[in-house]
Amino acid sequence: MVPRRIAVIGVASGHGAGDPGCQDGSEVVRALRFLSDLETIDDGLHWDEPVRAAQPVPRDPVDAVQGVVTRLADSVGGHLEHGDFPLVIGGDHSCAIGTWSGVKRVLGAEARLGLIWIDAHMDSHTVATSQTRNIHGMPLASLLGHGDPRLTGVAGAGAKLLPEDVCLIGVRSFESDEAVLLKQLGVRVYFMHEVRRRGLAEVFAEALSRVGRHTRGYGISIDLDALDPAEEPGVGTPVPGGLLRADLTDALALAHGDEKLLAVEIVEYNPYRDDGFVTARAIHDLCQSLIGI
Ligand code: 6HN
Ligand code: MN
Ligand code: MN
Ligand code: MN
Repeated sequence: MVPRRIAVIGVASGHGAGDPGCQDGSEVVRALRFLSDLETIDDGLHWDEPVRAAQPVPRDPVDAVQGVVTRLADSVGGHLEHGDFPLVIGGDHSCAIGTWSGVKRVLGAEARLGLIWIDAHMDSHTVATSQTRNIHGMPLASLLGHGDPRLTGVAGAGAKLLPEDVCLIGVRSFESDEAVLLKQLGVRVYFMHEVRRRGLAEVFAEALSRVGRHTRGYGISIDLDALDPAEEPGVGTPVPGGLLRADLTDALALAHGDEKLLAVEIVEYNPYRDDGFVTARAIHDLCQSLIGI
């Protein structure tokens, strides 16, 4: 594999979440040097200054998130164009709109982008269907071209992903409207019961082949609440019955060194709920298996 510098882009935003504590997640990981042992691999690891909302923060959360994700898309796209490997650390999951719109902008209109979405949730609401109105419950719908044009139009109008190029893994908490949307679109959802029955490694390998099949490359979006909260407390919307860290690190190792892996994001880290920095260590372990030696 061609050595690439890892560009870590923190997102200091919780404007899409009910609990905004994740806005400080990336800076805690940076300040406490949880990724320091990855600094020596390949061409090294470099932290950008975090991406934030415009000041003063717009009162409408859609406007606040639009500002964050527009800047994030610019940053991710710029790093990709320079040959860096973007590693986005959230922030709440609404940042995915910026990460993957930025990658898609660099690929261009013709090339398809695949995405593996690892999450307890579907994140496939629109403003019209969401009960909480929290935008971190909407980014996947937005990337598929559904929802508020301020979010679907980031880094270019229209859908950034085709339904057949997307897989969700670990889902166990959702509302019917978002489930109906994904079903209508034909998006493959590996619910937690299927993961438990077949094993994460088998499911993940199948997802990798699906997102790579017709695409120029693919990304992985990891919402830490996919992991079991009994093991990983540091998330804003925990749901029991999740993935084990050891199983996820084993599965992610299947993508290690894959030239088609274009970028990774790890989101929803809430340091205020992370007694003993247990989940910060999970961020390290996930990065280690994806991009470590
Ligand atoms: N996340 N479905 C719920 C909602 O508020 O729409 C939860 C969303 C959680 C989003 O964790 O990224
Ligand atoms: Mn930089
Ligand atoms: Mn989630
Ligand atoms: Mn999520």
